[in-house]
Amino acid sequence: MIDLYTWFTPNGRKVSLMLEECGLDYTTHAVNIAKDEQFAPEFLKISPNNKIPAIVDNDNGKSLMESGAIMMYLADKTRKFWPSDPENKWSTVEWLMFQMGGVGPMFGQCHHFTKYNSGKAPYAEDRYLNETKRLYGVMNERLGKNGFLACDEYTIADMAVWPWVARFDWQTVDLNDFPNVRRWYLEILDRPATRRGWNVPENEQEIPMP
Ligand SMILES: N[C@@H](CCC(=O)N[C@@H](CS)C(=O)NCC(=O)O)C(=O)O
Repeated sequence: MIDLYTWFTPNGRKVSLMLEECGLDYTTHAVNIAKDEQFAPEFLKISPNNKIPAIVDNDNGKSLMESGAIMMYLADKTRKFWPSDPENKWSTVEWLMFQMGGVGPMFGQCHHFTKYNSGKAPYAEDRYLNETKRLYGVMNERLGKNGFLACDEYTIADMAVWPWVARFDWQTVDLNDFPNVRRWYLEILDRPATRRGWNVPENEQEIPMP
């Protein structure tokens, strides 16, 4: 049994998608970051950087923060969604790190300036929107050659990126401009585990349709 500490954000949903895909038993603990619950002393013991997601694996007592580390931990535990042949194994790490170092921070800044603070800082809006679109272009190119980001299999790298692409409307990005990303987005959207993982913790948001 795994304890999942999360909220319905792109970083949180990566992990709920993975837990659902793997069919692991888990208990969800909602950490409402809009009410500063991420700063509660009990939560900081598990996630000292005061961010969701975090997990505790009750099989061995291990706790983990940082979604990329959690995705690798769960893939290693279940031997799922992280291919074992060296070529695809390292491509999976490569594209997972592309998410952690590129898509997450840049799309996050794009949300901050373009959606929530539009008009306040035109330089920052341009910078992060341009970088967001550049990253979409990189993914579009890659997905024109491969079924999924790392290889032709669905992996933790796709699960890490997908919830960020699901915010295309917040980013003012038209997925029709990136047809390979659109194809990939819709394919993953159709997976039952994606739909279940989206709704963790339970929320009213619909999955955006391009
Ligand atoms: N690098 C971290 C980023 C996690 C993160 O930014 N989480 C956000 C929600 S998506 C959060 O908890 N924010 C609360 C805060 O910064 O106080 C990861 O991938 O797990």
